[in-house]
Amino acid sequence: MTVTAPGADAAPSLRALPAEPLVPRSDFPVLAREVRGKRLVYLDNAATTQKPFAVLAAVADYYRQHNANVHRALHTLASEATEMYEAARRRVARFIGADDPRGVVFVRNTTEAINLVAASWARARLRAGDVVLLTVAEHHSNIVPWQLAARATGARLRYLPLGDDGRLDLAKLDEALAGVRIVALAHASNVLGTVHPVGEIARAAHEAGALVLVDAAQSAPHMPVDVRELGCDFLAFSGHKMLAPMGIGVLWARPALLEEMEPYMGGGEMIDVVELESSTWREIPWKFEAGTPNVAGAVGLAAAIDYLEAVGRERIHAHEAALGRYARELLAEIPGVVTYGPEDGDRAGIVSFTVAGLHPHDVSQVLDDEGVAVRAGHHCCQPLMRRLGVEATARASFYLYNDREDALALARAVRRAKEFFRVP
Ligand code: C6P
Repeated sequence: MTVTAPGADAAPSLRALPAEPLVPRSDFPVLAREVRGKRLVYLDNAATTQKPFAVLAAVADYYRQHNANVHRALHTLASEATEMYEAARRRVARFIGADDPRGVVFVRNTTEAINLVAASWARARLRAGDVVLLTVAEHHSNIVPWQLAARATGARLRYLPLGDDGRLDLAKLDEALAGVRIVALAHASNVLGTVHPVGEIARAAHEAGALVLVDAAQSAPHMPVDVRELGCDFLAFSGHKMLAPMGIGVLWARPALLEEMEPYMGGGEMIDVVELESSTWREIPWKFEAGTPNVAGAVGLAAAIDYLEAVGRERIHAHEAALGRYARELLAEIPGVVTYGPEDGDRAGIVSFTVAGLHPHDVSQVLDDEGVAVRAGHHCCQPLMRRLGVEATARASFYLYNDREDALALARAVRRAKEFFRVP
């Protein structure tokens, strides 16, 4: 799995290297602050992203001018709030190439979206002996909900293996699909940065009679994602990883599937008629949105989508991939540093690494002293850590407001960590 041996062949390439961020740092108020007296180098974008003024203003405008509960009252503010919420739904649908906004269910985050499918679709359909196909590289959010569904139904989990190159080993995909009812996998790995060939897997899965759920938490914010091209049945992603506020996320599903599924939660907003003993549901997608929704979050998500689309997701992907490659090259020059994930091919701007003789938490602590924010730990991917043979990694993840100086600051800070702990 190791991609770059310490000190190997590492002359930093300046090929297509972004010296400037794709957007002004000044669009993001938090990037103006200092951390421990240093310029903030924010490289924890796979965990969550910073918010531009445009998103903050959209949320503030909603609360200042329009705040009301949606779908309930007939007064002016309520109809404005409802229209803003539903406009956000249409905006999300366009963003992922979905022609019918009824397929867009607002949830809190990717985790809730996957749980909704594992509860509402899977528990009612899986039978003893059925198989759910996952990959060993999944985030816990795309493992644990399926474990719960399997426990409730007697279904089994099967895992696609990962090759030593950090890519899924699809040699035995047809065999692995035997008895499978649903395949659930990430589009891009939050640890390795690998972009998996989801379209190819979806085609094979459909031929084998299985449905496909794509966890787009690390792809929708960074690269073009089109549900028609992917050919998936369900797609999940989080607003906070794409410049929008926390607490808003999306489950997209083929509307016909949503029609067939029972609600995930019961309560206000999702009902048509309530009797003492039973109730009927509203039409989709509202059947899945019980209780007061996060209207401000949806409005902020629409503003974030506008911002990202004005830049262009192809450009964002190319920018991050180039920065990630440069960072890997710089890190490879440092003795004892090992980076993980594919060396080439389609890849997100995520760079996981270890430093021989140092725990990743210690590395991240010294990096923070230098103003460089990275994540360290298992990244909610314990099975993947076992596959890689490590307990934890440090991880730098780039976004559109990062630039070459950020990659250089990362490498300088890693050298500093080695000096601090006197590691040769
Ligand atoms: N990964 C990371 O630092 P939520 O928490 O529901 O917004 O996203 C969950 C999730 C699901 N799938 C993938 C591929 C993810 O990367 C994440 C979130 C963060 O890597 C937080 S653990």
